[in-house]
Amino acid sequence: MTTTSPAPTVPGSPTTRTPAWVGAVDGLVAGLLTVGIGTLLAALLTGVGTSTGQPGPVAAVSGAFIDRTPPWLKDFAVSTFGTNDKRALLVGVVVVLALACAALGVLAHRNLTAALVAFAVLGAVGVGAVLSRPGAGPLDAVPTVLGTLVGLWFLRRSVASRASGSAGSSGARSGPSRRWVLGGAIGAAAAWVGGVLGGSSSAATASREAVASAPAGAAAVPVPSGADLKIPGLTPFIVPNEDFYRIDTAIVVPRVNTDDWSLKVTGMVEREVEIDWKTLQSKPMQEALITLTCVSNEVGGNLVGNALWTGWPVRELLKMADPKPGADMVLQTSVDGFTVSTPLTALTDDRNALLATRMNGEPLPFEHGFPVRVVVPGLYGYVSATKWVTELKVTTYAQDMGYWTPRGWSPMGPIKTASRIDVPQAGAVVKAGTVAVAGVAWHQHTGISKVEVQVDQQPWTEARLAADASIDAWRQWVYEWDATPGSHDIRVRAYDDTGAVQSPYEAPPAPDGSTGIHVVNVRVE
Ligand SMILES: Nc1nc2c(c(=O)[nH]1)N[C@H]1C(S)=C(S)[C@@H](COP(=O)(O)O)O[C@H]1N2
Ligand SMILES: [Mo]
Repeated sequence: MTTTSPAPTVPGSPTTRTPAWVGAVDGLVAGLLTVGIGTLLAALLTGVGTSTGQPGPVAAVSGAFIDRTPPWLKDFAVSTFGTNDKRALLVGVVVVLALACAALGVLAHRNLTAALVAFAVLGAVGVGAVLSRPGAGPLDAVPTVLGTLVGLWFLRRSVASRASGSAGSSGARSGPSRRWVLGGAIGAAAAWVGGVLGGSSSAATASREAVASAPAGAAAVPVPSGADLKIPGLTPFIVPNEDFYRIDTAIVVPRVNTDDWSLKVTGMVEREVEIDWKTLQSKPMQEALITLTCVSNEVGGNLVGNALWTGWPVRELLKMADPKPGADMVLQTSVDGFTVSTPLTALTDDRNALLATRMNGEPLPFEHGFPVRVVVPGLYGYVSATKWVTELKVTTYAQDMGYWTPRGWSPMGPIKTASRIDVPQAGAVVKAGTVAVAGVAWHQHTGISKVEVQVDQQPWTEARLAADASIDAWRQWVYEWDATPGSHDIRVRAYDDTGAVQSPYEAPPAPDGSTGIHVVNVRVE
């Protein structure tokens, strides 16, 4: 648009100047869209990538405000509003924000550029607040940035359509009300859904923090100091939670509150049993070193990790329910609907199949199944390690199937003996002389008896095994190699406790786990 319109549309209207209230509503709807979209995206982003589950812009501003509130004001707020002090603050933030947005809306119809700049500054304040929250990463800025862009776009469109509407079209009156209803409905719906999702996740966060400060209640298993060879580049014997591999079908990580969690045993049992979090906490907990492995792990891959798990043996719960004769499988179900088929015997025999609540001493991270997951030594994760577990149905393989079975994976998945070279890495260039070749080997629930290394076509030579911490955990190994200049292939193979060597035949992960020898090529100078 270039100049003012040729004639007023509304009889009696002296100019085409937008009434202030129209601008104010435009500003309010722009603000609602920004906050709504920011809040919804923040809730959806929880658990994606590096996001730690940050609140939406309004909650972030309120949180940042609380952190910066001088003590006298905090005391005043608490004494005036009592336990509603946070709600009062939230209402205060919303009111101030609404007034600012209304003013910017009025300004937009007078001086669009100034209003857009001011609106963007307001958005930047929100982004700053989000980024200042504990644990926030750069990704957490995205929801508020996108929300602000939508708000800016809405303001611009409002001004543009008002201008064209007043230039003679009869849509001048229906235009704003339509965009207000549409924009307002989208903004409000997004804010509402985002608030519900975000609210439930913050309850889960609070309940996880409560678990963190409670005692673990299990006798600590000693880890022999010699179990970790501490060689640079070698994966640590116990993998820290942050570095642990993660595999699941969950797009949004479930955030279950301990108060909402329960686990029932159903199906072919003498009596159905249901336990809640409190009951589980009252049970004698055990600690166990167990190495998880994903069936999708390729030879030399890193979808495998060892942790110290704390939990109550699954067999104790199954004993309470008393499985009926004829049952041979337990169909485990997660809160997100994912299912797992586990041989009944693996959950009733004397191995440490646990209803785990802790990983390396901490409450399970949300990504790894908080509040409760199953961990079973000796079986690939897809047939054992249900995260966010809510039901165990005692049944038969003839009658039921786990999630991955109809998708081309075997109904049963015992872990195959495997070994991996961590250092030197493939393609590394190393100096001639003594080189520590080191890695891990695993065959959960029988253990590893021997590891051998082969350089080029030379004979296989025994590597030195680290101290044995548990037959359910992987074992580190090292081979002091006298490296001579040139290009060399280094291979590794492991033996289980029966003396059987791992399969040298190359097989892909599907349908029941890869096999083959890990080879790395290095150059020695
Ligand atoms: N609810 C749920 N549990 C699950 C899965 C899943 O997709 N959903 N994946 C399984 C698979 S395939 C593996 S290998 C392990 C991985 O556990 P982690 O992510 O804690 O390493 O979780 C298992 N438990
Ligand atoms: Mo897996």
